[in-house]
Amino acid sequence: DIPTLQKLVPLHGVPMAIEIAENWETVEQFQAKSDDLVISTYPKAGTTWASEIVDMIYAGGDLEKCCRDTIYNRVPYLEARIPGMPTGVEQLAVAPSPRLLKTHLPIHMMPNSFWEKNAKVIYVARNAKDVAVSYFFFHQIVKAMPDPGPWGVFLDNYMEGNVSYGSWYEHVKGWWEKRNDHNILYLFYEDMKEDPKREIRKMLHFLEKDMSDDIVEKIAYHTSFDIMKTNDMANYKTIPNELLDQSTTSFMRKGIAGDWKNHFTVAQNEKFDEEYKRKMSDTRLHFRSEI
Ligand code: PPS
Repeated sequence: DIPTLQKLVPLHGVPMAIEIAENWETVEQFQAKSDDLVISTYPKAGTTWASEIVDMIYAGGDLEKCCRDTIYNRVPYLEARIPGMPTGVEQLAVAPSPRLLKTHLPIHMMPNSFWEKNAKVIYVARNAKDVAVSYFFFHQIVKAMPDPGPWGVFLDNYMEGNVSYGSWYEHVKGWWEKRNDHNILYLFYEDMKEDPKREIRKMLHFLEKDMSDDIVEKIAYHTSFDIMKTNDMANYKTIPNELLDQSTTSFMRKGIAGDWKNHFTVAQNEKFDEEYKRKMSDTRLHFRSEI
């Protein structure tokens, strides 16, 4: 038996933080607009990175404009419910259009209005092992999340989908299978690492925008890990320590592909690969760095 990590309650079959579940009705009834742009990911897959890129695109590459506020205010988190702060839905109600927003919801939990309005969604997927590592460290710094326990315990919970937002497998496959039914651009963190400018161009094409190479270059530079890490409007340093304790590890932690190799034991890796093969056998979705 795997010890349970935190107070998660099942919502549409997915373990969710109780705060989000309690506020679910307002999320479900959210009124999307046709010019909303959603950044969707399983947690720790590159949300903040993609959010900064799209905000820079919307600002025409003007860094000053992007420093007007923190990333979590510029790109509100749809289902967020953090004590003492406006909810994501409340933030979005007063946000000027065209709105940018982020979500970690599995596709079957997305409010219907997004599909009715044919809103655009950029989905970012990141390989399962790096997400597991990043999520483990994130549990250590978010005060509202209980101690994840030792790495091995957390990894078992993650593999079982017994973590907030549930199974990574269901998430990436769910969005993948529906990507052609809606206005969805499906991207990969590893591709963004390999060639950020190429992936920014994909976003521009999807958004029906054109930009000079100079501006694309500028956006790639300002959204690189090293630069974002030092940008207080992008690195979550403005969140009080009581909520996000970055004294041991930062939100902007490593920002690389393949860090899992520093954390998985050989036995953990073998078990993971076996499980992975089984769980991904029913999809054509492939990750370049898998196994
Ligand atoms: S959250 O809390 O779910 O919204 O987190 P999310 O932003 O999705 O993921 C955080 C991880 O993304 C890394 N990150 C980046 N990688 C590369 N380039 C840039 N610019 C960048 N910005 C954030 C961040 O460091 C987390 O990954 P790890 O592996 O923990 O470093």
